[in-house]
Parts: sequence; structure tokens; C-alpha cells
Amino acid sequence: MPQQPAFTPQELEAYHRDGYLIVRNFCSPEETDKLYSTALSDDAMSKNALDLNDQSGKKTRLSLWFTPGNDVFGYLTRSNKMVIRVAALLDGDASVCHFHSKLMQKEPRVGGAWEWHQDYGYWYKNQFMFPDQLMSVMVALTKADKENGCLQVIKGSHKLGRVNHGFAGEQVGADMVMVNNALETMPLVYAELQPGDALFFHSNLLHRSEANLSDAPRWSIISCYSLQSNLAYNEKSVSWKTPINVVPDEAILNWEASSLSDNDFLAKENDPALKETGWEK
Ligand SMILES: O=C(O)CCC(=O)C(=O)O
Repeated sequence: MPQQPAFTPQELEAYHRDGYLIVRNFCSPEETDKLYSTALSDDAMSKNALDLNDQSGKKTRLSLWFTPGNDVFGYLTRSNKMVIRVAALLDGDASVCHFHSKLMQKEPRVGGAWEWHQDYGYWYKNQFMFPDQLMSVMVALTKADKENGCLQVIKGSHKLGRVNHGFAGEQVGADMVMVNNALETMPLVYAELQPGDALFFHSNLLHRSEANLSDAPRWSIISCYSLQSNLAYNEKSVSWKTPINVVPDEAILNWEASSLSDNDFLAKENDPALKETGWEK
């Protein structure tokens, strides 16, 4: 049976104009429940969590791994519905590869902020050549709204190209002169998501999020993708240049899933680059 096109022409136009696109109900309630309950219960996820300080010293927690495996998150990131959408949005015909995924764990009342940045502000140091061949997909595992620190984006800011970035706490932050100029010029949008919604965004889209001062957790998974044609001259991991082994969507719910302990998690203390220059997203 021929595949449905991943997006309508209007959706593609919106992504290229705005630098992001929200797909509501990208994951069904059953898929979202399975992902969230695995995230909460799998020991490997909490054992491999990194706490990063924002500028005010508030901690934000994440676990990051490179190779998408045969676990429920691997099935999500390798699912046909994900890969065909990413392929439709990236600039080129080469195979889609998975750079890394992160489980973002913004805990109630403590989950720290993310400073204004472009993902390519981090990935430039990995020497990826083409920002139009890089993107991220955030899938909400809980609701994300203004109260619990949802992502904020500057609509259309991917068209600025990469702006300068420096350090902000243990994070990398964009030059605030350019951010303020962008805020004067383009709309600020709160990307509020319901569990299961997905936000697809360009690697040069300026975005941030505030601390989670609410009583509700704000958990999400962010997967970052590149095309095989996009060489990274300073990146040690290998999944970014390995075409994704795509699985059917039903794998998320129905295939036997292995533990996350098989994943190649990033460890803050073991990575000399992290010690020297801040963490690698
Ligand atoms: O999860 C968040 O609030 C922000 C994360 C983020 O900006 C990123 O990973 O690029």
C-alpha cells in the first residue's frame, strides 16, 4: 500500500516559514503511557541522569543516549511515523540518522530553566556542516504549559542563521543582543503541548524554557536527527552517520522491549569534552 504523505503542503510551508510544527496526538494515549511509565520505572534512566545547573543554580535533569535500541524509546525514535516526518522536513534525500535522544525530567518546583539558544549553537562545535539537515523532535510525556515551563520559541528565528553562543551556567546560551533583536522582530510563542503531542523544530530555531515552579512534572523526550550527508567532523559517537533501522509504528506498543541499560548513555564525569567546555547536548 502506498504511504500517506508525511505532511500536507500547508504543513511543510508552515515548518519552513516558522521553523517549527506541532503534530497533535503524534503518540496515542497508550503509547504515551507506556513511554512515561518506562521512563519513570527503568533504573538505567535514573542511574544515567545528569543534573545541569541553569544560570540561577536551579538544576534541570536529563538522560542522554546516542544509539536508538530495541527499547520502547528506540522504537519511538525509529518508528516509521517519526522517520518519514523527519525525512520530509530535512533538506536533502539522504537517509535519516539519529544523533541522540534525551529524556528531559523537569521536576515540580525544582526543574531549572533552559537559556535562549539554538541547538546548532551546541552542535556547531561538533562541526556538523549543514544546519538545515539537523532537527529535533520533542514528544511530551506530560502536559507542558506556561505554568510548568513549556518550550518557548521565536517564530521564524531559524532564518537568522547561527548566532554567537557563550556559556550560561552549565548550558550554552545565545548572544542576548541578537535574542532581544529577534524578540523585537518576530513573535514569541509558548509551545504548549498535551501528552503525546510532538513539536518538530529546526536546529537554528531560538528557544528556551523557564524553570518548573508548578506542582506538576514536565517530562518529555527530545530526539535529534541528521541526514547521512551531513558530516560532523568533530563527533566521536557513530549513530549520527548510521541510517536508522526503521521499525513499524506498532513496535512501540507490541514488540518486546529490552531494558534501557543497553543504551550508550552520556556520562558527565567520563567525558573530557564535558569537563572542559560544558556538556554536549
Ligand atoms: O526541555 C526543555 O525545557 C528545553 C530543552 C532544550 O531547549 C533543548 O534540549 O534544546
